[in-house]
Amino acid sequence: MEKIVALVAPSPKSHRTAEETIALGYLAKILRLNGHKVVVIDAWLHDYDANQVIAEILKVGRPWLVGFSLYISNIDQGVEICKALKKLDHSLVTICGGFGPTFNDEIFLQSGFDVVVRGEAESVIVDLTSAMMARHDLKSVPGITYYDNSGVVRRNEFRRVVQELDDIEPPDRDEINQTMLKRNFVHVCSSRGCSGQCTFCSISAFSRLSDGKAWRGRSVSNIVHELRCLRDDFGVTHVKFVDDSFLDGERDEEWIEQFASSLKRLNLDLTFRTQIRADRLTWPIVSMLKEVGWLSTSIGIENGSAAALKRMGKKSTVSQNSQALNWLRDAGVYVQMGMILFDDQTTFSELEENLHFLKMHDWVVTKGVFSEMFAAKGTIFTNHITSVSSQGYMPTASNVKYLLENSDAQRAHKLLKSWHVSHSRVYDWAIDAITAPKVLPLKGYAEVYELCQRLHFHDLHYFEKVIGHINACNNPAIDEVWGNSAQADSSEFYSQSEKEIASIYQLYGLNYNGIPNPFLV
Ligand code: B12
Repeated sequence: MEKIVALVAPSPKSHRTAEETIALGYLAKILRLNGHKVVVIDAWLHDYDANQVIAEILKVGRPWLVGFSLYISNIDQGVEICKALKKLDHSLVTICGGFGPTFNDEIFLQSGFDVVVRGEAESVIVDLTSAMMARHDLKSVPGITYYDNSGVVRRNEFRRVVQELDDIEPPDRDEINQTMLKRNFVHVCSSRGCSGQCTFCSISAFSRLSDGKAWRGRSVSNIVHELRCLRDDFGVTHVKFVDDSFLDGERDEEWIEQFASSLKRLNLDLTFRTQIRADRLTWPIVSMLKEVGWLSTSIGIENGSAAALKRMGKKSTVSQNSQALNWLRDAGVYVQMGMILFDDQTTFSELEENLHFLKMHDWVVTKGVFSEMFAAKGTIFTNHITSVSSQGYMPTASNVKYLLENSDAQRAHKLLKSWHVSHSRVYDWAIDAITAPKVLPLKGYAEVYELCQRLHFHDLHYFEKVIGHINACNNPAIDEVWGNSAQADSSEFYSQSEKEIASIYQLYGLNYNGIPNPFLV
């Protein structure tokens, strides 16, 4: 009987709608090139629960190996599937990789996986599967963690990740029909990593694991070739570049000009979304990209205070951030601004600076006025707070809890968080169509964006009131009553907004099935 490898991305618990996991396509491709029969199950795209994933796996026969792609929110389902499959077949081999396992390898071994692959896996997966099939010792396979024969955890050294991304074959697209059926933009990865060193970011922690370049980009011709195949083979015109830092490394104005003119020459007629940092943006870059279909971007602004930006290790200054946002507004690119309002050292005056900054750019969309630094394992920030103020580690959330040092900032944190939780469903729902994003007519984006802006204005108004309240009253005991009354005053606004977003979704045939944001606990 033919030996099958199943590659699975379990479904996360999420306030967002499903998106593909492109890692499965990269790994399927390289395994197939090396003679393996591979089945890909991207569970979220089908809204599969654990039992449905197991049924899908068993439908195609009994695989000898199942590989799981895991990140923060799909870990629980991954562990459940792994345990159930092992019960059915004791000889089954299970491996896992991705950001979750990379930074928590021992926890994943304890949860039942046989091998954890840390970091990027293209240069590892073939060696690993060959060694496993031949029942060889795994000690020569780089970048993995496993129990050796005496039950001791072995953490093998890394091999340098592939330095030239053009050398990696483009991903197989097993689930592309399902992706397009969901009205999603198709993921394309044109670069990996980021040259930034932001203290909170898992990406820089991930690249620090191996000694190669922090940012690696594909060449114009290599990217454009993939885009052309996607269009010719599947009719793809809407693309989400999942790069962390689309403008990095050698990607200057000259590079962007070549990229834009190749898209034009081939008449690719793309609509695309990116993720960028502000410090690499120039007006010519903005206008060239806009001309070839730049619809929207997220931008890691993070904070409106110079002191906070410095603490976070950001490369951009407040004025660079401001300039970048203004250029994007002038070009008509929809912006979702990444903000981190609170960390352990936030001061009250920083919050005042942030209010000022947000009001200056009140046309951008954020994911809500409340946001706090996520303490993911392996990051500089988490290493810092676990050494000073950790309140305990929550393995499944990969997050570490911490306290804010400044008491007025703590009061604002509590008030803004409670406010955001009270209506986060409307927020997450409204923003999904434009930040995921979904394929819509241009008029649809304008309608969604206009609603998101109204939600944002309402938030800013509340933020201003919070600052005023804390300045005027030094009795935290009344904060809760004060906050509840402000929430009650806004309940009509939010129920009206919910009706509006529901009718926009109905008009454009979209479906929102996110759950309340699990990160807001
Ligand atoms: C696209 C993306 C998403 C997509 C899809 C998710 C996905 N897994 O594809 C969406 C938009 C849904 C998403 C959501 C979120 N994301 Co996200 N996302 C990304 C992003 C930008 C790109 C992922 C990607 O496609 N990379 C390209 C592929 C080729 O790389 P890769 O996935 O790392 O895969 C390689 C290795 O990890 C490994 N590998 C991966 N899977 C497997 C499986 C096996 C068997 C093996 C052996 C190896 C292996 O080999 C692969 C090839 O080299 C990453 C950043 C990044 N650079 O990875 C963040 C990132 C993964 N996301 C992150 C976060 C925090 C989130 C959210 C929590 C954000 C939020 N608050 O809403 C949510 C979580 C999901 C949820 N609750 O909704 C963090 C994860 C942090 C952490 N420590 O886990 C990242 C790293 C961003 C960051 N700056 O910190 N995300």
